[in-house]
Amino acid sequence: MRNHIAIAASVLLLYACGAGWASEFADGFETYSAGLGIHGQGGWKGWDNVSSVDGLASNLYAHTDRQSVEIRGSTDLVHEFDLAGGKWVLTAWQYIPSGSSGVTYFILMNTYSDNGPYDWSIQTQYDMTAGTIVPYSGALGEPARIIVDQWVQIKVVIDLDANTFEEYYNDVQIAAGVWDNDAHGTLQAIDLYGNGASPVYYDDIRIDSGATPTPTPSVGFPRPAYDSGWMATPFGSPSQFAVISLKHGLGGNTDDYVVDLQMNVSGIAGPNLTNQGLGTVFSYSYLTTTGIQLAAPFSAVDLVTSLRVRIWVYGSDTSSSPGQPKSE
Ligand SMILES: [Ca+2]
Ligand SMILES: [Ca+2]
Repeated sequence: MRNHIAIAASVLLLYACGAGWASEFADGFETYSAGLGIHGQGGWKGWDNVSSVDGLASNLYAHTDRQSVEIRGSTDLVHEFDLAGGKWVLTAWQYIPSGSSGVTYFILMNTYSDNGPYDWSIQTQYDMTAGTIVPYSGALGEPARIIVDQWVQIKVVIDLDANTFEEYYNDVQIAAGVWDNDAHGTLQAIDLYGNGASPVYYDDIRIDSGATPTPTPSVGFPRPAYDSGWMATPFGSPSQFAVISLKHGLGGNTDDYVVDLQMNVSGIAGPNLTNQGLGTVFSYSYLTTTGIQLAAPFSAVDLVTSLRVRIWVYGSDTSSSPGQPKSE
């Protein structure tokens, strides 16, 4: 019974996680007036809340729909977040036109308030003159090359609990390491800094929970490790019991098995005359790590009995309380 409870609880947990799957932040820059600054809108502002270092909504390029944000040489555009702990995936689409020059910055701050304190975690330099990408820390391999004239995804996977990050450009990992040498355990701002360089464009900036994806609701209950499918019992006298021995070969420990056995009886009038539950005229026995034995009435021409057994395997643990989900 305890296994039944544990399964029900973990399925509930899966759905609870699924329900919270919305992104933490997302902006496609469609709601701003093209050609105008976005300071003071959608949570965006100039560094230290100074409007003169604004970025512009632009309809020159768009990753989706019609607009993106233009980071000019004078731009130092900030959006604050309030994330502490947990795992997060920040993605942004970047467009660098060919012929651009100077060094533009993509920055994530573990600590940010207007006029400080500040602390930088990601401060990637896109050197458009040299064509190279220079991560702030943890660079892997040869410097990545900037891809021009197309939208390229920047992705940063941040584990604020483990204090680590992984940085990707165009699906290639370019850096990894310690998120914050002071281990603040926070993500408080993105900063798109023009640094006097040519304009670059960003679109579809978002932050999603980095928790392990859950099955879609259509997947529903987990698939069993073993499923006999529906099997008719042999023909004979329905007043007597047929015994069916099955091999499942699951191994492990039978204490970790969750077994479901169903019976279906179809009469002369049609199929599915009745389904029945445990404790009626059918049962299983001799459950081992290799097999199981089923018993149910023989079938007759006008009364066909079918059985189906399914087995799920869940590792039991000894540390969680009865009725609580298994602890990992
Ligand atoms: Ca857009
Ligand atoms: Ca630091």
